[in-house]
Amino acid sequence: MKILHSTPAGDNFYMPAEFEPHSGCIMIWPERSDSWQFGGYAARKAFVQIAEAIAKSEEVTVCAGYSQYNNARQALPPHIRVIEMSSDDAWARDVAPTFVINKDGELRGINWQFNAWGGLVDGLYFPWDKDNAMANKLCDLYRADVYDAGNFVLEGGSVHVDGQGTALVTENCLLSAGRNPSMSKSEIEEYLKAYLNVSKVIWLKCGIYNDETNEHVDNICAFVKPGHVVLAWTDDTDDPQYEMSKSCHDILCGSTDAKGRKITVHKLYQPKPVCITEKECEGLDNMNFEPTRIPGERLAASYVNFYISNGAVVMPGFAKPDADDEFNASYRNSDAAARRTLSELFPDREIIQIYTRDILIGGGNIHCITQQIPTPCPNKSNIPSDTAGNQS
Ligand code: KQY
Repeated sequence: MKILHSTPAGDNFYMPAEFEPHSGCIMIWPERSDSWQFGGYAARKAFVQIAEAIAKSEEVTVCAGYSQYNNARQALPPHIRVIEMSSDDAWARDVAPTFVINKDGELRGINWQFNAWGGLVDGLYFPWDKDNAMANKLCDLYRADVYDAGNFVLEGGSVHVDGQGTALVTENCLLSAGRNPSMSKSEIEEYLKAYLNVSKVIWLKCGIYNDETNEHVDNICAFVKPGHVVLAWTDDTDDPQYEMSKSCHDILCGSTDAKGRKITVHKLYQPKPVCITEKECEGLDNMNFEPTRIPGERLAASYVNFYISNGAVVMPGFAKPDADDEFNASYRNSDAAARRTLSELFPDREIIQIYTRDILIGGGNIHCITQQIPTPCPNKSNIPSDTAGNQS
């Protein structure tokens, strides 16, 4: 594996959209006891279901730490590869490489700087050095040369692309004080253009209410095909999410993508607020003598946090399976409505909904715990080069 100091755009590599073909998916086994209830015991059931759902149509590799390796190996079916790799937590979207491809069928990775979503300013844990080392290790595993993005701090969950020259981001995240405080918005945009090889960045202001990542875009808005996005939505004007989603809606409806198409926005209705209970908080260890969650705290639930595999859309559900009570009834309805919306938008893919409350308690959802490895398709080019190829 070579470490590269050029840029993907300069070398005619680009990040394809998630809905394009994958050769695999990376996940990380959860075990951190201040992130996950009962040291990960509760979340692992959902992680296994997600890995199995993705593995129906692409290879899945799960990285597990030394002490959980045997447990992960036993809990996951044999066709899912488990490798031992150290990490600080289990957010593959943010710590695994962002992969880029070119039209000669080559795959490379990008190693962004990772600082646990805000470093010493408002990061979520310290230290984060094991997480930060993962992108290079994974590129080595996949025999992909890796772009060193230097000191530029970015997480995979903070960008979405259409593979045709457009990126979506939020200002609250990318301009946060804990990431690249010495850079201006336009300098940050130049980095995105150079590394993702896009020519147009659509800046939403914000994301999902109370999202501790400073509002990653992948929890509020995602491309479903070129020119089309889903946006987390509520009609409840008393919900703080309303103004946040409305602001994104206004920006998107007034935007065109890199190819000049108007963006079509599909509303994906939110579940009713999901709040952590006292009992759930009891399952979490403290961090530095402080609780990581407070009973009643609203979690950043969103149906947009799905993963597009080769054959499926693997999406979150918030109704407890087999629970017949009133509490779950509303979630059952919103789960079904979200499933319907996504099945209309992805007619050729199976929609697999998985109960992910135990992952949400950790602070994210299915998209946050997965990272796709795109299949380079020789001779097929969406490279916006042709518009943005020379930024190095
Ligand atoms: O991408 C994400 N949503 C990661 C969330 C990290 C939360 C740490 N408790």
